[in-house]
Amino acid sequence: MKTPVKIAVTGAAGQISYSLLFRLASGELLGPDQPMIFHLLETPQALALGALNGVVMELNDCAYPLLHKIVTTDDPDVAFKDVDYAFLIGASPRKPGMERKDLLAINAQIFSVQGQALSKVASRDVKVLVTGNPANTNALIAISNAPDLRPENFSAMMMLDHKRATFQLADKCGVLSNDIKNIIIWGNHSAGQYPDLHHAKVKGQDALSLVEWDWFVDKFIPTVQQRGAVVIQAVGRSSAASAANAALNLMRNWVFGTDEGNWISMAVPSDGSYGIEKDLVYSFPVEIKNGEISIVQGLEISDFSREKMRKSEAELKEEREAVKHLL
Ligand code: NAX
Repeated sequence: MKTPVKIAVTGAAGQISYSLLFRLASGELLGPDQPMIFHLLETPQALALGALNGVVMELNDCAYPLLHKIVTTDDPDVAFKDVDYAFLIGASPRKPGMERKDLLAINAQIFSVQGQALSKVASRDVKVLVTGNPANTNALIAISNAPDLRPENFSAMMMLDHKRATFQLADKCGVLSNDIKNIIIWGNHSAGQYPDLHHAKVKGQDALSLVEWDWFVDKFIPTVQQRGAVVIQAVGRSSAASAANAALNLMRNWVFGTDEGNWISMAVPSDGSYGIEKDLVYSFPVEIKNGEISIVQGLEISDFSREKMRKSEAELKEEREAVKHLL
């Protein structure tokens, strides 16, 4: 029997976690022979309300053979102790009347504390995936507050956007999602992101030779950018099962590597590739081998793309400016 790995999930009583935890416990992330211990972090209020307890009871009632233990806490130092994987999902939601900068400030506070705790107590090889919004800037704050970890330990989730884009293109071309390769989401996980088809392939053919330019610009891009808001309108809450699916899938790619000849979109610390300023957590096309993430280099960037990439970069710079006291 392998030694159990430790997996931290924050916002564990929330709706994304409710879709994620059961899939993790069933072995979907690491396979059927890897036992695990869950470290579940919630706010003191959520713990007091008993919501997390209910989730724990249900996990126990599944009698998952791979789930050896569950720790629940409101203390990040306990939650992140020796963890190998951390899904940072918990964040404060935007409330009526709240300005964007207020939301940034509240969440910045949460992620600075969590960055410090990860730096102090997590495994040195921890893989941290930030999902809570604004995900890119939250990840930047966590990195800045984690001097004893490498920036490469952190990423922010763009996989949901990548999958949304993949479906839209597959649907348009009447193919299966597996027939689509090399889509890119550049930039911020916000409506300012840039879903790019210039390098995408459909069954090996250039995507932009198969779809009309107007469809790409007027339909595809806004549909992917606005998908989160449209889901909220339709169901009255933000994407949960699809977000959990994306988080699981992203982490699997991080652990086991990306498929040969394909890449994924992942928000990682910029190293200046494609002229994007360093000190931003920006989504690039990446390949992963043996846990090492490398930004795909040498892609030709059109003027059209360059402008959209810069716009998303500018938005991230603005977010960074709003939280600079915590960096
Ligand atoms: P919920 O409101 O259902 O759950 C959030 C949970 O986090 C709550 O139980 C809350 O008590 C907890 N929490 C708040 N502050 C915490 C803290 N300091 N420590 C630990 N727990 C804390 O939200 P849910 O639908 O699960 O969404 C979670 C986050 O994911 C939100 O910020 C949301 O905007 C973001 N999303 C990000 C996506 C992405 O692709 N990056 C897509 C889906 C989603 O919109």
